[in-house]
Amino acid sequence: MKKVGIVMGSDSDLPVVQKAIDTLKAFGVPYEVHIFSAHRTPEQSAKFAREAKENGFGVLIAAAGMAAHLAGSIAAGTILPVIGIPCKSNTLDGIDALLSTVQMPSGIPVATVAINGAVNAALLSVQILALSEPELAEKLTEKRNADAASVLKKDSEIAAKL
Ligand code: RP5
Repeated sequence: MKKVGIVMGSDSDLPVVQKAIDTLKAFGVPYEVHIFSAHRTPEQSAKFAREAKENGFGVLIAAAGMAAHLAGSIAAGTILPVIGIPCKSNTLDGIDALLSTVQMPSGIPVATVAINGAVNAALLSVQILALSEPELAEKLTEKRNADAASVLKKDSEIAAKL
């Protein structure tokens, strides 16, 4: 199975990224985690993107906050799908990173999830890999069914209580 590459701009992004890691683990999807910054280590970040396909990755997740150029700059170096996670920082509630990540000019797409949306980034990457991995598709359907069952259980509990 192809790997998911997770890159974060700083170790301060790890509390957000950890949720993506946990989700990938739950699906048994192989992954690698790196800290590369579009601003502080641009050469390493570009090399990772350039070599990602030949290094066995099928999809990349890039998480960064503030003036978040990581996902866009990684997407510029690869034709693999890139999912951007805008991370919330202390000043602008993550709107800065959201706009920096989502507003890509035509030609270089970044599939941007919600601010701190690490779980969805992981799920989307599993969905992409599931296109060629039938057992992942099955696990995704099972998870959807389990999530729905849990909501329905809460519905009957609240109906009985109120
Ligand atoms: C971004 O700047 C990182 O992705 C992080 O979200 C933010 C702050 O980085 P640190 O100053 O905490 O290293 O590049």
